[in-house]
Amino acid sequence: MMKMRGTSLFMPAFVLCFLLLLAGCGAGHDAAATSGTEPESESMPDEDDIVIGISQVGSESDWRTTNTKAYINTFTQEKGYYLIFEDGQQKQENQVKAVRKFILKGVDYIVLAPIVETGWDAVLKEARDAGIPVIIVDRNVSVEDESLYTCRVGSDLMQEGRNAGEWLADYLESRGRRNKKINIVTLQGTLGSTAQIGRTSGFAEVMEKHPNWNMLEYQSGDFTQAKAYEVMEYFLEKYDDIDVVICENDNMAFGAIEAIKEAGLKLGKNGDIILISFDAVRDALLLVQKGEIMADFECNPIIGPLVEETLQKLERGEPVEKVQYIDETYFDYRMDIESLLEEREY
Ligand code: GZL
Repeated sequence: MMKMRGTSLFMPAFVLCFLLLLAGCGAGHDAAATSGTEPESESMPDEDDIVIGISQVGSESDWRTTNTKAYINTFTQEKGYYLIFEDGQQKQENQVKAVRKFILKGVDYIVLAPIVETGWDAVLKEARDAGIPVIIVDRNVSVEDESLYTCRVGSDLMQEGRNAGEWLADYLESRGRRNKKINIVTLQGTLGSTAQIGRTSGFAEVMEKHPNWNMLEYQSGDFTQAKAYEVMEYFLEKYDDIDVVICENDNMAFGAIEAIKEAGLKLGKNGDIILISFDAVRDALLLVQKGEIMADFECNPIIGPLVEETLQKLERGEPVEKVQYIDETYFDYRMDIESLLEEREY
């Protein structure tokens, strides 16, 4: 049974019944993503289950789908977990509601993938007051008091941006364009998310070393293909001399590529536009193989195992690092993507 943290076993019966009723509303083990609108499993956690409430951003991208599967495949009933999974549908208010629901149910751990960095102080204080450890996953939170969460497990998103900038510098050098004027546009992710902030600022850091690089404009495609298509159409109507397109995730690259092709422009080494992306999901790597995406900077979504390792340390009362970054790499047009894809999980 989940620990009724901060509640006495001798609490008034009607309150305990209310909480037990709520507890029974948890989405069952191996829960599919719930948007809070689907009927929830009637199953109850077993006596010794570790009950985990996961508040996920949404299902906006291929990356997110793989990330969600990683949690569900890691925290299974067979391994002694009871997972309550809430899909935030890309709205912070839904995630805050989910955290409050987890608190009310007295879960053992809260795992939060915050859509944006700010706006979490109050609800994280409520979780701390309820004695529930919070593990931040994927993106980060920006809070006044870092003790409001136990630790974060995710990617070094600023380093991803730096890596993309350094890759572009090397590529331009190899093409004899080291000092040539280079016009760039960027399709940013969800504004205020760590992935957007990190990738934008990491790339900007490298731009400062190249005064011949000219960032024509930033616009957010919100990490979605549809929005990115519209933004890329806007860029192509406004600028007739774009050399480089930075897409802060692969789904936006898919939308941008569609618009670029419709405009009759060519992508790749001998084309009009160099396109760089982030995530390195399978469908994007196939475009790297085709040479349409020149380079793709991996953002590893399979962080479930590292989160579990961290949670088990907490269970044993062992110290954990405040931030743990997952290993990542990149792929570009020069590589044999086909053979790399054989052993890749996503
Ligand atoms: C990155 C993650 C981002 C991905 C996008 O850590 O938060 O969110 O890059 C996803 O694909 O939508």
